[in-house]
Amino acid sequence: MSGATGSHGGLTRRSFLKTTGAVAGVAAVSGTAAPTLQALAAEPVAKQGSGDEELFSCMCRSNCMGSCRYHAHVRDGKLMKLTPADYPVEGYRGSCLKGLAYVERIYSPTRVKYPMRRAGERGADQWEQISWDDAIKEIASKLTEISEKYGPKAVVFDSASGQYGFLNGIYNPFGRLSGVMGATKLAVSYDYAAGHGIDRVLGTGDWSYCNEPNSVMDSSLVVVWGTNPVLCAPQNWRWIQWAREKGTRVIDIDPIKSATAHRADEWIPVTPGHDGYMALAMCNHLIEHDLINTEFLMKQSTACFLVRRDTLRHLRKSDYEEVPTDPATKKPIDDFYVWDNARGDIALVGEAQDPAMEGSFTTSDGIEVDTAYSLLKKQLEQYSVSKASELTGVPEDRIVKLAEEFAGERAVSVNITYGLDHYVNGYQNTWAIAMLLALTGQCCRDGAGFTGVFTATYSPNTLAIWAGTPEFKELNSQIPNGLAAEVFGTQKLEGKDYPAKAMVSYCSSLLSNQPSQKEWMEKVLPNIEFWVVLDTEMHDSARYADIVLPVASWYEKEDVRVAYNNPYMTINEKAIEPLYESKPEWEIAGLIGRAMGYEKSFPADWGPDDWMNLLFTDEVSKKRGFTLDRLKEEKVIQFTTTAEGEPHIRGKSAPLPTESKRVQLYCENPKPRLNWGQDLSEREPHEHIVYYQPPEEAGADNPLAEKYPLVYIQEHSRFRVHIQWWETPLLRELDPEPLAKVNSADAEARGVKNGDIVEVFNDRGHAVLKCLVDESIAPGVISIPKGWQRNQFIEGSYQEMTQPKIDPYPAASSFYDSRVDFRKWEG
Ligand SMILES: Nc1nc2c(c(=O)[nH]1)N[C@H]1C(S)=C(S)[C@@H](COP(=O)(O)OP(=O)(O)OC[C@H]3O[C@@H](n4cnc5c(=O)[nH]c(N)nc54)[C@H](O)[C@@H]3O)O[C@H]1N2
Ligand SMILES: Nc1nc2c(c(=O)[nH]1)N[C@H]1C(S)=C(S)[C@@H](COP(=O)(O)OP(=O)(O)OC[C@H]3O[C@@H](n4cnc5c(=O)[nH]c(N)nc54)[C@H](O)[C@@H]3O)O[C@H]1N2
Ligand code: SF4
Ligand SMILES: [Mo]
Repeated sequence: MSGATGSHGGLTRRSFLKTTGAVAGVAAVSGTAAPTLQALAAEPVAKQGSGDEELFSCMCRSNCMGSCRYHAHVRDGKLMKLTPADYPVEGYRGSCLKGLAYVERIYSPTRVKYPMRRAGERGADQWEQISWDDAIKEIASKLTEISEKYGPKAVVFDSASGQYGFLNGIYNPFGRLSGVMGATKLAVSYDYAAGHGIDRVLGTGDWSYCNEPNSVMDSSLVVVWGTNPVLCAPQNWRWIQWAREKGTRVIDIDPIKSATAHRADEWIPVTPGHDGYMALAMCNHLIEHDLINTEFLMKQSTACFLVRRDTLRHLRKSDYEEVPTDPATKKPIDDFYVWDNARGDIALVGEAQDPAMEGSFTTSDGIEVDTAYSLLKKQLEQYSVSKASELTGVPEDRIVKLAEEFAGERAVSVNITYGLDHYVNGYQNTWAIAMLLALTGQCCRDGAGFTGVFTATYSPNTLAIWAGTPEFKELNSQIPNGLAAEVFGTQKLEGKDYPAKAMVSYCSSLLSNQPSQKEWMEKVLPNIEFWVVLDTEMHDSARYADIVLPVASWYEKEDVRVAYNNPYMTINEKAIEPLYESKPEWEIAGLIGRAMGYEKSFPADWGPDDWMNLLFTDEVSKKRGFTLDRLKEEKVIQFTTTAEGEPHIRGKSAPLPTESKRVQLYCENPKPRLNWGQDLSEREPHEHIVYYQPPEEAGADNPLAEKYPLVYIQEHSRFRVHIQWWETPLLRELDPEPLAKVNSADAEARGVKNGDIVEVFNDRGHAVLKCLVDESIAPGVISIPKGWQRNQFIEGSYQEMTQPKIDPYPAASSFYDSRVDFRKWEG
């Protein structure tokens, strides 16, 4: 370990050149032998050593929870290798075998090399090579024809999380094509429950709830809750490891003794699906035993705010008088009332001398109110430690101790990614944990709060790419891709006709990554008249497409990325020319756009810089001096506003985005993430105060447990990011085939031995694959690490059995909320 000594929270700054170009210039003038880093910094790209190798500043762009920066070593136009490149704070440098092995994906013989048209039956994997001209003509005429026949929304653009570049990744100019057509742009439904639940408390939206990873250096306890950072966020895990070496304790809560559980100080095994209940029981225990952080609650939460029984809204200044509007946000500048015991009457929160945290009152004008805390306390009374123990299998005394650790520790970070999210009750799980942090004051200060998915505090101007054209019509982006199967399958949305007929997919493989794959095969595919897939690889979706277009790989096209889990924006230089006939997305979108008649929106003379410049045209970028030129010169720019190395802490580095800037115990205005016309009128009144909802299928007490006794988890694998790297030889050597991992008790009960071929099944489908008997898996749980393609199974696929239901509030996919059984495969 080397990265954790020095200034803030044990960080050092190595000799990364902050304004690298400038320093390299100095080196050149003084004539000193430039050390490697200085050499890297020269413009446009320096030669290294005596060889003729050029180095380019690039990065891994998968949806791994890391953002590793790489140097691409290029000789004679060939990418020789990738080596990890520095960030200004050394601890953020990172790499993994997948990142390094990307070279094999570029030069893979199985790479999509030229445009292809389906030649046989859909899915028969018979293709004919066609020219780009023919491909573009065919796509343009088909999309136009379908749009004219069924209306523009019948054309569906699908991008998910395959690549986070702003020019060629998920935010690329296909969004503009969708906008000028008035087509449908699917919204992603992966990983949206966690943030939705936490938003109810911290107001931090879908993504912005985590502190920077280095904040754990200030934590006394890290609770890793339903996530496996050792495999899934290794660069994040290292901070936890470094903190641990300094004395921070690490507890891991997981049904599987995961790679992370093996490295924690303590592993608390749980029965899947009920963590939310346990967190609420912990909250109740702390209230009952007077262990909550009253000072925090009074000063930094809405505990003492009053909730009107008539409107279910807070009693606020604007209930009595007109309030001014903030010219910047166009929102009212309001204020909130509390009950002032000193006056025996209401008072504005800043003016009360002795605000009441608890109680029910009637104002002098007859409005009945309760404090937010009183409502919460009453709600929590129903959640008991004994029931929590029954549901989760965690002993009662351990639950109590955990609750008291939250109350007593100096600073607790809950490391949370998406294990708890992947259930229909995912947002209730994380809402409950956020409430636990609120009641114990474990947030909005150093070392306290959530970590796991630290996302940008700054976003480039994607809207300028998508909507910044006079031809823009509308962006229909309210249908989650988790509903795509239903919409395509039934041609209806919420009972109304929705003729979805064509799809254009990039950075996404819905057929691989969406649940209930058989439904896709049987009900969706027959209704897709025309499917265009842009990828480097022939995955499950590409195999069922009508046209497959070859795209340039990450190192064959330029891009801008704003990282997560570190505080930097980076330039991604084009290291080599696109191989074969592949092209970058900005160019392909332009070709199709112009062929459809949108010349104004896709000017023929625009190059990548014209598109990337749009990203910096918003006021924030201007104010902060972020430009493409600057990024090209410096390669890496810190987007957070804290001092270098100082962690960004939600609610401390910037105020919480809630209306009151306080932590919310009561959610005044619960809104669904997306609006596609779903009816929430019955749900809405219950969404103000945190509550427990059992999982759809996984629950220990679910009747389906009799027929399908095992909860089915699909761990994210060390060897792939979703499907990416699924056929990369270096990784297949280590992980050659899909495995169903089960406990010996479950294997023995079915007469199955390690290495046997088994069939894993439920009513939705099956998978036939090798069984790995593994004591790390709890009895009653089965895991098939995710990301394999259909042709890698003996029969079926791991994705046939997964849960298709999504809750209409977060609209988040719920893969793990599934039950299955397995038996020895007799062929
Ligand atoms: N190598 C690699 N890295 C990745 C990815 C990848 O595929 N491969 N995917 C990336 C993406 S997009 C994501 S979303 C993240 C996912 O990152 P993680 O959320 O860390 O990934 P999972 O494998 O889903 O890990 C979740 C853990 O939660 C546990 N779990 C499941 N159900 C429950 C439950 O009910 N309670 C509790 N307490 N624990 C439970 C599982 O057993 C598992 O160990 O990883 C990212 N990083
Ligand atoms: N059963 C089950 N299914 C799951 C999950 C689970 O836990 N269990 N997890 C879900 C989660 S959390 C997520 S985030 C999703 C991820 O699902 P997706 O967002 O679909 O993610 P990937 O498989 O990483 O990438 C999809 C495709 O993008 C392509 N791609 C990469 N770079 C580029 C590029 O520059 N241009 C183009 N055109 N394509 C590119 C890759 O080659 C890959 O084929 O999977 C979900 N699916
Ligand atoms: S997959 Fe993740 S850990 Fe590996 S190189 Fe890419 S960003 Fe880094
Ligand atoms: Mo994800």
